[in-house]
Amino acid sequence: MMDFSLYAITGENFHPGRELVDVMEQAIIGGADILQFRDKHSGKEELLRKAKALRELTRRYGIPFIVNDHVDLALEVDADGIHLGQGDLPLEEARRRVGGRIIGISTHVIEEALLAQEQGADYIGAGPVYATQTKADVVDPVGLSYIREVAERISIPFVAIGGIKLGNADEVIRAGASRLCAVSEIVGSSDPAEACRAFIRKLEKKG
Ligand code: 3NM
Repeated sequence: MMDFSLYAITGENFHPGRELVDVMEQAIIGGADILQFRDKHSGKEELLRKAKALRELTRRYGIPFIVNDHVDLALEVDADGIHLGQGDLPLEEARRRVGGRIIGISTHVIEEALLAQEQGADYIGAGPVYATQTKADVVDPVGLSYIREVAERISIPFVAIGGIKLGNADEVIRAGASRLCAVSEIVGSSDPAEACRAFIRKLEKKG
């Protein structure tokens, strides 16, 4: 079974002047143990070039590589899995296309979480816990109560996401999250490796 503690997602807007692969390598060195390529802006060729580079990086470090949204791209670069939002491809169709690869689903209410679990998702995202500028058109923050609810009712792995910072991670962990995901707090840090180490320390002491 797949498992992980600290989920890093790309966010190139947060590190102008620094190379995507270098920033993500720092995150992995600091302890991120799964990586998602999320890119809503690049054209096809750019997406392919970046996905290939990140596939190579994650293979070198032996961690799962997940592609957001683009199933074809995920298959083309032999990613370990895909991550889908609620508006994306239905899970059952995604499963037909990716076979045994990992499928993650973003969820914002417990009904979505239960459905994703029932339909065979490998993990779910639970969020946004707090307000975030990183994802456009995201629903209102779901708060710690959603994390408590998911921890109680969902048995597949879930990762808390959305506005998670070193300053609020402890309360998210105490609400029941044993896996955290952060975009801006990791890739926007001047020292992504240290940001990840700090998240890992919090996860290890369980908030
Ligand atoms: N998904 P940051 S929130 C990619 O709630 C994403 O499904 C979310 O970025 C969800 O850590 C989010 O910078 C953005 O707030 C998270």
